[in-house]
Amino acid sequence: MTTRRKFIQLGALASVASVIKTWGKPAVKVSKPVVISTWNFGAGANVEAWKILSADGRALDAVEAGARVPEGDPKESSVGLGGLPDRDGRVTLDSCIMDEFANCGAVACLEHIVHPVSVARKVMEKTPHVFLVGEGALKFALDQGFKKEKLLTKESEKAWKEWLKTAKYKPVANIENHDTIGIVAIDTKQNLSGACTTSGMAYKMHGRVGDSPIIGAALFVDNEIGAATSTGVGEEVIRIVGSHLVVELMRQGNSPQQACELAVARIVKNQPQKSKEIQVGFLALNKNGEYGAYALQKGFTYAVYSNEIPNTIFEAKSFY
Ligand code: SD4
Repeated sequence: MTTRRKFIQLGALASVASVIKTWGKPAVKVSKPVVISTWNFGAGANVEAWKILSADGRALDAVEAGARVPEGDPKESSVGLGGLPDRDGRVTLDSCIMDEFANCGAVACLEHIVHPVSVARKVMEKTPHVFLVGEGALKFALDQGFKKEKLLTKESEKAWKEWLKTAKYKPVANIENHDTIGIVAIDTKQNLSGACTTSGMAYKMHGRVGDSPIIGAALFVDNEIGAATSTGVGEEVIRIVGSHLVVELMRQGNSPQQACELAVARIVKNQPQKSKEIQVGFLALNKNGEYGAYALQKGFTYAVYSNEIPNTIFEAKSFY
């Protein structure tokens, strides 16, 4: 029998797509509201999100509240406070948020602000723009009353100094870069929203921006169809505009699970060799409350909270 990998090596994309479709398990469906977040710490985020969703609150408020949890936790080394710095020792944050009306806001390369997701929301609500970066994003945040803080903790500084000894940039899947939170939710009014926030790949070049603040890459919401988010090596997600791809695949009739699998297969097709060494994971939720998750490598976990599923962490199936 032809293996999945061989299939990709043959480069028979059309056939690959149809083969992969059959891997998709029947969609997992839960009643609304539901919130789904990346990685184990998604469970902590879900607790805050659920407080809002279970009180008939808005999905947008829920995803923002959820994303703020790891942002404010100094022990989480790839989000907000305590995030691992770039190679110059600077903690630069990327974040975005999107609501049920296709309103969206984003910040990238933002320094000194613990909650970039809330700055992204202000960009969405208080400016005519979608995306502010660097100095401009910081100035806007300060104008909006956010406090300037030191984000580099002693632990992250120590890790960076250790890294400087070899200064090799070779991200290890699921190890030092696995803390980006992507969170998507649907509320009792049947509205979807999502957010994504990160300090990005540890020891990246200063000024590097990953997928996390890019609408369409690490986050996309279409209130008619569903929402998707991503984690992992952002460059690979940007190349396929991953979350938008996942939502469009759902629009074409794929379940959230199938859509995540097809997006991952696209990465494998583009970068067959590199895809073996890196991690990328997608989460998707559709308008019916069906969700799915899939990753390149084993080890991608996500947390689901609904009336039937009491905030449980699952491991996604993976390509390799
Ligand atoms: C980035 N996607 O900056 C982020 C990193 C990440 O799990 O998600 N790690 O490329």
